[in-house]
This record gives sequence, C-alpha cells and structure tokens, in this order.
Amino acid sequence: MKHALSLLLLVVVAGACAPAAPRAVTIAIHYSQYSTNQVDVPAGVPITFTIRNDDPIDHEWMIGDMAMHERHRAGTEAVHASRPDELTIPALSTRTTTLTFPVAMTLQYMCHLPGHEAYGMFGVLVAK
Ligand SMILES: [Cu+2]
Repeated sequence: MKHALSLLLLVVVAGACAPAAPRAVTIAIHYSQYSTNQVDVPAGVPITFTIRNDDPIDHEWMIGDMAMHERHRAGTEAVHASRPDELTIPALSTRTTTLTFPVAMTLQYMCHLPGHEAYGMFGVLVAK
C-alpha cells in the first residue's frame, strides 16, 4: 500500500514537469464580431490561436497593450501578414499563430480596419 502511494506521487510530479503542450484557442469572426470578447489563458505556456474569418471581407486580429493599439489606430499599414501578434485574416480564411505570455498580464485584441473596433471587434485576453 505504501509503495502504491509513492508511485502515485511520482506520476503526479512527472506530469507537472512534462513540457507544456500548446493550448488551443479558437476565435471565429462572423458579421464583424469575434465569437468571444474575453479569453483566459495560462501564463508561461505557448498558446496556439486559430482565428477563423467566416465573413466575405478581410479582418484583423491584433493583440497587444493599449499603447500598441493606439499606434495602430493612427497607423496606415493596410495589411499585417508577418508578425505573430498582428494577423490579417483574409475573407473566408483561417490563420493560426502561437504566442506565449511570460507573466500574468491583460492585453486587448481588436481589428483596426476602419470602423471595426467601434462596431465591436474588440476583446480582452487575460493571462494568469
Ligand atoms: Cu474587422
């Protein structure tokens, strides 16, 4: 009996030390709305985001702090294709990106195409 308990503890410890598999978060976009406006994720592990655009127009999923969003509100870049935290999702397509939030933080995600944020393409990500 004592031996079985030791074995059980060993398994639990081994599980805690295993490399974290990426967690998966899917956000759909339809009628210029994100399917969720709040996402909670654990800090310190890679999170794979799948952003699926069900609309016949392009959208963005840009995540960062409000200072970053302020720059984009004033910015003139038409397309974001190359950064893991700035996605353009063409009409009727899906993009994925993997991000790790090293510490607890709260960030915002939004679409900066004209009028879209005001229409409601805005959400909050909480890593903790
Ligand atoms: Cu949009």
